Amino acid sequence: MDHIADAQRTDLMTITRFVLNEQSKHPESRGDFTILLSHIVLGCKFVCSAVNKAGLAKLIGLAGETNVQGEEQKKLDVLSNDVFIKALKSSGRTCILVSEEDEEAIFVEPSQRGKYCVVFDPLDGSSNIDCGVSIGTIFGIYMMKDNHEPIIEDVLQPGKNMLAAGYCMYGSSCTLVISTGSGVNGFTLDPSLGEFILTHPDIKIPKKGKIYSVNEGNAKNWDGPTASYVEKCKFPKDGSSAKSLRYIGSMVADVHRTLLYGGTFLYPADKKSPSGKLRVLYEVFPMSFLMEQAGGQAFTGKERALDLIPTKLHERSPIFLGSYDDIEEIKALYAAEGK
Ligand code: AFP
Repeated sequence: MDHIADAQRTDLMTITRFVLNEQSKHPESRGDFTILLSHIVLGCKFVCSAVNKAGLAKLIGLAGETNVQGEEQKKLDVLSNDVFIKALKSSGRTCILVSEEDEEAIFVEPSQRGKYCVVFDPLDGSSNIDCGVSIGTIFGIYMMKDNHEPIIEDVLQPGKNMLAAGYCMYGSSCTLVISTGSGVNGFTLDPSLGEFILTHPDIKIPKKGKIYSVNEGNAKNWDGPTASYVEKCKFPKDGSSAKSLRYIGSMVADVHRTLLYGGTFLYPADKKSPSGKLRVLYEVFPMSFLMEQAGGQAFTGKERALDLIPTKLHERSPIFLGSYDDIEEIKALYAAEGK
């Protein structure tokens, strides 16, 4: 990268400018989505700043509560959840919010209500906070089905009905990756400007990758196709090189790398967790949406991930996502097992 040239750039595509440009392609648009997004961006900036200061501000540590999955909540989880709920409500554009941290959906009071439903994990990968590893926020956006009183079914929709999805990664830099259904774009927060700048336009995942990403500690409980796939990655029989294993244990970071470098990310079912670990609404769907928009695929072991119809808010599903050709291989292994 030419840092001098970069420092002298004066024509920056900020996320606001980018979204307003997109909005202008839809003359019927009243700017509601742009306003919603600007509130999500604000939430991300706030959480980014809190994550950066966590060690100093002593925000790290247990808050003494457990979330709906029975996990111990960290202070940063609590803070991030509060920040996003307040930012989303105050946008005046949301009607139902589903957060990983709250057992029940939040129905926004009529005076602040809009037409969008937002599902989100305010701080995913929180077990990595204490050691400073990248963590992130994941979100997906649905539109209410009709003009009616909001009901839970408005968020229990298949992932293919999402209007937009994205994540913000709090790592060595703060990166926001988003798709509104026509490609994927990545923005990096310039701390001196306080603005997200378009740094990764039109992200396309390589058709085939050299990396696989999975928690191999669960291998003894895997099903046949998952075990065969990982075996093929390590000991390919077609003369190709073995793949490299990379696993951070923070979905945002693992998926971000997969999106940029190609390869696969798997969180399969196993004998102990027949539905896998990751949550459909705010982990599996948004990441599958981004993968497809970038030219990759996402598969549950049975079907296209975005076709799944969730029946409850915190439902889990196995997930295999990544480069198109690599996921084809996994699909073939599952198809062969089904015969
Ligand atoms: P935490 O929020 O408890 O750290 O879980 C993170 C996560 O939901 C997801 O971000 C990771 O991909 C996955 O779990 C890692 O799970 P394992 O620790 O079982 O590998």
